[in-house]
Amino acid sequence: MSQKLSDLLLALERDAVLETVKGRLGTNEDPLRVLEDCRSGMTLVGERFQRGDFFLAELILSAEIFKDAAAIIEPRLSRARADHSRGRVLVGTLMGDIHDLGKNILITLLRAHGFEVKDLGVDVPPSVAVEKVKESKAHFVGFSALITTAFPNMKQAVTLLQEAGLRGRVKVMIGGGVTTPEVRDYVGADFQTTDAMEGVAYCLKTTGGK
Ligand code: B12
Repeated sequence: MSQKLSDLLLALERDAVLETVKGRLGTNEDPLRVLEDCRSGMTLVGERFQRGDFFLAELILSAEIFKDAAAIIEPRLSRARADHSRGRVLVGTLMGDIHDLGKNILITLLRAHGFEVKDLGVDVPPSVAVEKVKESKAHFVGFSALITTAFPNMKQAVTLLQEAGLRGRVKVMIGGGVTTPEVRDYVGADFQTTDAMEGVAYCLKTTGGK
């Protein structure tokens, strides 16, 4: 039997990962399941890093492999787009955090479901994010976080939104591997998830779609 995708990623076997991804997509498997298996591999990589068995070099390499795999999967995630925008969404990773793989997946999925999305990038100061919300009249703003030190910056962004009188008109979502419902409450966000599709479902539900 062929090796599991998550284990191949953990073994940093780039060619085997990409072949397996292509092979599974070739059998018309749900691309979201293939993507989820790649993400599980990244979680395993993270655990090894935490135990001190992997170093930064392995983390970087795993991210490169994940990016290549995602580039193969992403076109399959796109459905026919709606002929009008379902709503405007800003998505970014706040100051102190440069992780962007999950953020980029969320953006792909939101666009595939007809949302107009602006990518704020990574390491974004909370004040800049709030300024962009003001300019764009966004309906949703999504903050992605993979390191816990980014939590106070998410909280600050929400405080700044309140101070600018914008909090009532924009829904705040947070996501990323280290977020939890407790972090949502600490930050003062409306919604939290560690699954990009749940984020899309939240936006669809809020805007009256399905
Ligand atoms: C890849 C990786 C890196 C890469 C990032 C490359 C890149 N371009 O993003 C590199 C090598 C650069 C890196 C650097 C570092 N990393 Co790192 N990294 C990881 C790793 C292995 C995988 C993260 C990942 O991309 N997962 C795959 C994606 C697809 O999953 P995801 O982000 O969860 O996204 C999904 C959902 O959560 C959701 N989603 C994501 N965001 C959002 C937002 C919204 C609004 C919504 C709705 C949904 C949503 O959508 C995605 C699909 O469903 C994790 C381990 C882990 N357990 O996650 C460590 C990890 C996050 N890193 C960690 C650390 C410590 C670091 C460094 C500090 C290491 C160092 N000593 O320098 C630096 C930090 C630099 C910085 N200032 O940000 C720690 C964080 C610990 C903590 N508790 O804070 C982790 C948890 C590893 C560990 N166990 O120790 N890292």
